[in-house]
Amino acid sequence: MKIRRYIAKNTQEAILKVKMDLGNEALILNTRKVKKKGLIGLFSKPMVEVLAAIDEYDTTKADTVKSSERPGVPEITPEEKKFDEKEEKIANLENKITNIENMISSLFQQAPSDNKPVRQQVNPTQAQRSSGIVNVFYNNLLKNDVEQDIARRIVDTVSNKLSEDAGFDDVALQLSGVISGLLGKPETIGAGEAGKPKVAIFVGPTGVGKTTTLAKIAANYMLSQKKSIGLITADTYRIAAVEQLKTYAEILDIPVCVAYTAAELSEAVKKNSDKDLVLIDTAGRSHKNKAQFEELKSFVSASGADEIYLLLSSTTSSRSCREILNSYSFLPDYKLIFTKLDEASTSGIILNVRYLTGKSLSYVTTGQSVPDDIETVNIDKITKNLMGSIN
Ligand SMILES: Nc1nc2c(ncn2[C@@H]2O[C@H](COP(=O)(O)OP(=O)(O)OP(=O)(O)O)[C@@H](O)[C@H]2O)c(=O)[nH]1
Ligand SMILES: [Mg+2]
Repeated sequence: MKIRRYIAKNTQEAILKVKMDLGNEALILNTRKVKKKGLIGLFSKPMVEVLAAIDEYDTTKADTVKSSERPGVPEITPEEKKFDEKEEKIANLENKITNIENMISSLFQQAPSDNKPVRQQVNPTQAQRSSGIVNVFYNNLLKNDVEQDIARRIVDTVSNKLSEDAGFDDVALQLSGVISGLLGKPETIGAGEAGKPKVAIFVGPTGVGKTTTLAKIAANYMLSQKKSIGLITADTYRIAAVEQLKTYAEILDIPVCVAYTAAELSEAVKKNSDKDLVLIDTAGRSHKNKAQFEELKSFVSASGADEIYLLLSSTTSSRSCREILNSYSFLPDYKLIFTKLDEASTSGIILNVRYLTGKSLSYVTTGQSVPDDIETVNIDKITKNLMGSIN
């Protein structure tokens, strides 16, 4: 028997977390209200703590819901999340220190290296100093996997904006302005027209996390925005794919339709016309297999979707990424979701793809846990990560 503790804003959310993690077979052992520790807890609303258990030998839902029990994937508790946030702050500070160290060493390298007495050495001018600082940031962008020509354009734009006596803070401020400007404002699934559901279709390469992300979005919209949701899957290549979505739908207690053809998809969307939000899952397409894209094209068009989401794994190489974007260039318009950010060591891909496509960023996903591991793209956080050194 495995026992786990879950903390959530209310009982409904806590039970959902239990089911997402342990499956419908989980036993609820105890529920109670808890307050956060310390002074903050005195003024905050109580949270609900649920103690749940599952027979370790019950593997009925293992493939789809027990993601956090997979070997090597530790369960993340709210306390651990807070700890992670603190660690991120420390990492940011460390980055700043590394930047300053790099800047100082770069300034030293620019100083004359012959054996002239110190008195006779020429101090770098202020302009040289600020170009040294810009150079440090340029190298950081490259280290963070921003493509070279994009990094070059960014620092050129920054250099043009700098005054002659610009210091570290001025350069950092200008750079963060240019990068966050390039990243743009994130756009998530908006409300549909009155009396009509918002229809969103999820497309992308195989295994990037389309179905999991769709489930995370469905659960979050249901819990926080109390929206009525319909799920449709057009992924009929694998029986397991339909089962995967059905499992999530069952837990969330929302209907799911299966569409084998474009005509059936169109019909299924009509059937869901009383919903606030309709989310459509599709089969992963390999960008190497051109034939599959014809079918996807017909599904996208039959869905009449208001919004198309292209999902890319944050671990994709620059080269594959260009090929993938090429394969999906038939899409009329789309927004970008970056999955598996937790597995990526840099976030350069987000800036590269945004720059290359001009499409809006929407969500990033940060782990396997449904519904927790998803967030709206945080432009500030990504900008800081891109500017910082990862050494
Ligand atoms: N580490 C990590 N794993 C994730 C994330 N999102 C999804 N996964 C895992 O990636 C694997 C594939 O997820 P799916 O949702 O089935 O991917 P898919 O794109 O629907 O796959 P196909 O339908 O086969 O194309 C699963 O093991 C997920 O748990 C994430 O943000 N981080
Ligand atoms: Mg899938």
